[in-house]
Amino acid sequence: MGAVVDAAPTLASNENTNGGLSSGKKVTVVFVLGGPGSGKGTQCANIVEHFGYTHLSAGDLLRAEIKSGSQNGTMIQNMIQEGKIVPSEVTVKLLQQAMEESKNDKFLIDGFPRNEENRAAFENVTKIIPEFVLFFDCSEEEMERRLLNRNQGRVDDNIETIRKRFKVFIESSLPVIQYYSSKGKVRKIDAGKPVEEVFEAVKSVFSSAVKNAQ
Ligand code: UP5
Ligand code: MG
Repeated sequence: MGAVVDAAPTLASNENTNGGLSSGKKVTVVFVLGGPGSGKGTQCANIVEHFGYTHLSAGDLLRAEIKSGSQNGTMIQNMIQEGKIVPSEVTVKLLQQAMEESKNDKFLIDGFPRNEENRAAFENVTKIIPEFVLFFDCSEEEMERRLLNRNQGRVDDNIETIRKRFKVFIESSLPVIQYYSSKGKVRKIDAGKPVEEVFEAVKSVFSSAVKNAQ
């Protein structure tokens, strides 16, 4: 179907290219993008149940990295608290590792790539091109309401950081969505509706993706 590429390193020589999944397996990736609180995590859980993907939230991987006491932990914690984007090398490595460790070959990558640098680094290192990009479109007013009601103890769910996250989303992340839009890869979903209604729209995107792949 053209959307899946061989994730193995493409250079013929024996040199370590630092590219691709070392296992050499072919993988299918869908990027799940949208502003903070647009419902990426909520909908990914539904997609996993119905369509057999493995959910990789870049934010969750970074939060787990902080908890693990990694040497990057303090830096990551500070970036998240400020709503800033963690350097690509850290995030790409975590995503690559998670894909290698998984038995699955279909992944939802949630909340990544967040800027042009993320996008280019992931593509250069893994050689993976997304099958498509799911974009959850939601008003800031609704996202702010959701985040302030979430109560999961996230250090970035306070009004000050939420405003910074919105700004970074508009300035850095929307251009990535525009880039994929120019490639015809974006499937835009009205994410301001109730969870079940949003999932109906999501389901039709994945159902037609399955049909196209046959
Ligand atoms: N909810 C969900 N859907 C709803 C609906 N349709 N109607 C009503 N309520 C709905 O949902 C948020 C809340 O809304 C929940 O309470 C939910 O029940 C409710 P959720 O599904 O969690 O939304 P999501 O889009 O996943 O929101 P999240 O806050 O996780 O998005 P962010 O993109 O802000 O967070 P992420 O974890 O991806 O990143 C956090 C930070 O990590 C970033 O700001 C950045 O500092 C760092 N980061 C990087 O640096 N690089 C990366 O690649 C990734 C993250
Ligand atoms: Mg999330």
